[in-house]
Amino acid sequence: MAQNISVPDIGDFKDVEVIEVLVKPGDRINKNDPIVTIESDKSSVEIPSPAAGEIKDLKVKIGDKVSEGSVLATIENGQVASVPEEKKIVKEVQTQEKQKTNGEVNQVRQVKKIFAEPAAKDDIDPVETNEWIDSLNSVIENDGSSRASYLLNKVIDQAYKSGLVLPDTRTTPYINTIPPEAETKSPGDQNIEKKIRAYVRWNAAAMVVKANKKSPELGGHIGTFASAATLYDVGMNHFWRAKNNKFGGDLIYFQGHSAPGMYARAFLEGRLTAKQLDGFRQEVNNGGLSSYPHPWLMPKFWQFPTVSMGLGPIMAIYQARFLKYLINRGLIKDEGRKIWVFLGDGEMDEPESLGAIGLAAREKLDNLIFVVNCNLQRLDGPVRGNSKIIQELEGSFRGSGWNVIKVIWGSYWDQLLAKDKTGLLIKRMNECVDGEYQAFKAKGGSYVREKFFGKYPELTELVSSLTDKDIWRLNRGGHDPHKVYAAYAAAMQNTGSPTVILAKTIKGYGMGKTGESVNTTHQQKKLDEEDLLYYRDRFNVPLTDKQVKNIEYYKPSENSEEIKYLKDKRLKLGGFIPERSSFAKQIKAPPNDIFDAFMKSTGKKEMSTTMALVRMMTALLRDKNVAPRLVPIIPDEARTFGMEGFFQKIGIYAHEGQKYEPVDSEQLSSYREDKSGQVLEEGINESGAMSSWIAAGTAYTNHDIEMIPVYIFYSMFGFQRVGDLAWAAGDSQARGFLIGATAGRTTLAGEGLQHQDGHSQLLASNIPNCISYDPTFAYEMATIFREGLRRMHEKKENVFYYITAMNENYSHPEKPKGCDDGILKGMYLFKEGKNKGKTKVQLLGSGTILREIISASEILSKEYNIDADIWSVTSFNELRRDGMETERLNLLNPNKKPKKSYVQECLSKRDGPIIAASDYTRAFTDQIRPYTDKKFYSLGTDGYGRSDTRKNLRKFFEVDKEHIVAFTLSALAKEQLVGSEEAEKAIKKYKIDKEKDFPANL
Ligand SMILES: Cc1ncc(C[n+]2csc(CCOP(=O)(O)OP(=O)(O)O)c2C)c(N)n1
Ligand SMILES: [Mg+2]
Repeated sequence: MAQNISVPDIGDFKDVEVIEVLVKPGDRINKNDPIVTIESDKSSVEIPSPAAGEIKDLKVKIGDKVSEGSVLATIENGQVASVPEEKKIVKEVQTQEKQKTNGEVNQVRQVKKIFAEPAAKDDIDPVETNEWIDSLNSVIENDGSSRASYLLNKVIDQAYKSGLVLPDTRTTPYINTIPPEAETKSPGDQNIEKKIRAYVRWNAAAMVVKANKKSPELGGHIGTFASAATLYDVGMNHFWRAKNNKFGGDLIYFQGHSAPGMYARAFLEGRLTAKQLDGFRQEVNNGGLSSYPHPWLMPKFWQFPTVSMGLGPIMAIYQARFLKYLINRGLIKDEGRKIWVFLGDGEMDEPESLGAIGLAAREKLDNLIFVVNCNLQRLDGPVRGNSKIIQELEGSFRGSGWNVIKVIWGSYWDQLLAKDKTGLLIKRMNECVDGEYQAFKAKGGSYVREKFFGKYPELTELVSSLTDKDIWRLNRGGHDPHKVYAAYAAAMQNTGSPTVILAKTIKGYGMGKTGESVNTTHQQKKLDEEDLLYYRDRFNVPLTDKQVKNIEYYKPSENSEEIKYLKDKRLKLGGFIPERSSFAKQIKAPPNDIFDAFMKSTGKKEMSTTMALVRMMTALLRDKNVAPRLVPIIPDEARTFGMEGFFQKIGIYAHEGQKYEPVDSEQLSSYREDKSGQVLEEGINESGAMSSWIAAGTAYTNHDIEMIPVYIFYSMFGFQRVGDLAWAAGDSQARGFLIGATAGRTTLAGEGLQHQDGHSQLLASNIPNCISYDPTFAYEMATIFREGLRRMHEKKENVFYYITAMNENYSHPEKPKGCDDGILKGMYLFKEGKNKGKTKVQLLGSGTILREIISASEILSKEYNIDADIWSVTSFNELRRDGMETERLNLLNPNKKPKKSYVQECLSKRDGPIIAASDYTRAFTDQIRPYTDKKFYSLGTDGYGRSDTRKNLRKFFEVDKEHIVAFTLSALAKEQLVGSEEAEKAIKKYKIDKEKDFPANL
């Protein structure tokens, strides 16, 4: 029996136009297949079929207006879907909750509540205290630690219920999280590993010192890696699995300044030659090594640019989340891959470093391991001289829900801690601040005896049998391979939360008096002969004095046990790290007909380029190749950009699915979260959204799957806000689309100064591999987007696209014939002025201001007999790029016939001066000024934006049609092509205030 398919609840919208009919009578369709697309003045959305069956009659055609309840089609053999699944789930959840509360009685004994009274510090009844501790110990012994934790939790809960103020539980005592008896032992050969570590240390330092001997300009760092060598070595020998044809590979974000250590190891592995090490920081002539991890410059080696501090942690968090996204969407296998992130303790002060740790815990990113190298120092001095960075970070990470593993003390401390029956040693450890700990490692054993242990007679006694040398040897956890191994093993086991390892180390470890744990360590890049000899001796590097003086690298023979061991370890872990490669398959560009609809005139129908783009994406979701790979990314602006239709269609990614019935569940665009959802709805978080975009845009190398991220944002909160991440994206060779929506200083109208973007295009132009466009019409947008898909995802070019999109609704013309090439190159003749006038002018415009130009040209023709050629400039940025290249080529070939830049090709045979206008600052249009001999006038929106109507704003910034007419006449008068009185008259006619100050001063 036939049944109706009608328009469901579409919120407040009425009389919405049908813009696409996607089925015809006789079509067999599945449940949720789209029937029609409807479009309001803000957004378009597909209406899905509530049932499977055969379409019998169509009741609507394109252009019809529909509202809730309007019948769209009839369907035969349709089985209308029963109660939506979410509803069922919610019901179940409700009953479960009921059961839980049933029968629960308030067991809190009524006690007198005394609020806000901190725990007493003094022990008024030590016997009772010991009874409690003994009870705890006996539970641990008899029933295990899990039971003991359970009991403590119960006791704590009870304490809170009774109104007690408990001591701060964000931090634990200043000792290792893993007690010695719980440590997983390393299976490695410690002697060989120690030797390997020594050679890596030596070669890293030698490489930096050598480069600086060549030229002190080159710079470099020794102290950072010196402090982190063990942290890396343990990972390389035992934990980090490389990518190969059987496994996707762990991803390691190396701390930028520790790059010398990675080169030094690669040298021992035979991946880099001594000549390459000699080229450290000399990249201009081929073969040199990058100062820091830069995939752009070493594309087969480095994977992640991390040296701009703070970017590594946020990018890695979103990388871990994106890895889960790919798994949950069924695009890659879950192989238990991990993401390791190495960070400086000073770096943790960057807001980006801690800014996303809440998300990591919320999303249960147990594939993520941070290792913070807490050498207690940054560049100028201590990170937290007056307190303890490890404790502070522990509090922040624990508070956010991370698994925190502190690796503070090395094995030599174990015995002392075991002997410390009074707890005084821990008390002393807790009370010292980092400024003191730094000095302890700079000033030697007797100083530590006096200042650290000397505070309490019991502690002085505790170390009375140790020599000063022994005391000096009491190592820090981050330099003890056993402790580091145990921490890494525990991190690998952890499930349900991300892990942070806080490892205490010494900046400039082993560098001696000139560079160990002193405030200037970070800047130390030269070591004199004495220092080098000390360093060799300190780590037993088998080099003669002469070799040391020559700063030779040390590499044992290929047959040595060290090299065999090191290579064997890597072989077992699947290959070398770091290594960058890609085996991703291209995505076949969609057929042209997907874009056909956008090449036609919209007639009277008005829409914005943002709407056109969203419709394009909707259409692309019907292409079987592209659809699964699209990653729409939105920072809480889906409704602003008319993208709410995506919620139902492809779902919002949520690792836990949707545990609630959305408040708008009856509506078509209801907020639908799904474990396999496709949209990354990032909330108000541009840095996070950008990090997601980078993760998706580099999936072709990190996960061997080509993805198409499309991140849509307020253009003002794009490059200006996350410029450094955009730069890192370029370095990473990310591929994908950045869409700067609500663009243009006068186009966003009411939103005012902090919203109105008049310069993002210029910011984009500074990134060498960013291709940027400011299109006006839907067909331009479609041509550009299609080419972007082809270049990036089919041809795998390492570029990314920035396209500005507007929120101004207007009708769009049909694509003029033969303009595809021009659209992509940056300009084409939109309309030739061949009416009647003898006087000619070239009008260039982009974005919405092109429409003011078109209107101005009509006035010029009608009222002043002036013929204007109208050029749509889709990309001033691309034109400049071509202009620069051409000019350079001509300068290099003075004896050859000069080549024409594309701008010259377009304009040299055209008459009249050039007036170029955009909704951006004049610097944007001025970019092409050098590439034409003609008189060139720029109009633009220099100055702060402000709230008003578009009309008033364009008048204020002098980019409306009236100003364009008046300024054109004035420019022509200067060329004596019209009389100056004509221009004066126009200025008067349009009430242009000559006394008004330049808008940029207002
Ligand atoms: C965004 C940013 N600001 C400043 C710097 C310059 N800088 C390089 S290293 C460094 C100190 C690093 O200290 P820390 O994070 O503790 O690392 P460590 O070398 O001690 O391991 C600074 C300020 C940078 N690389 N990036
Ligand atoms: Mg540091």
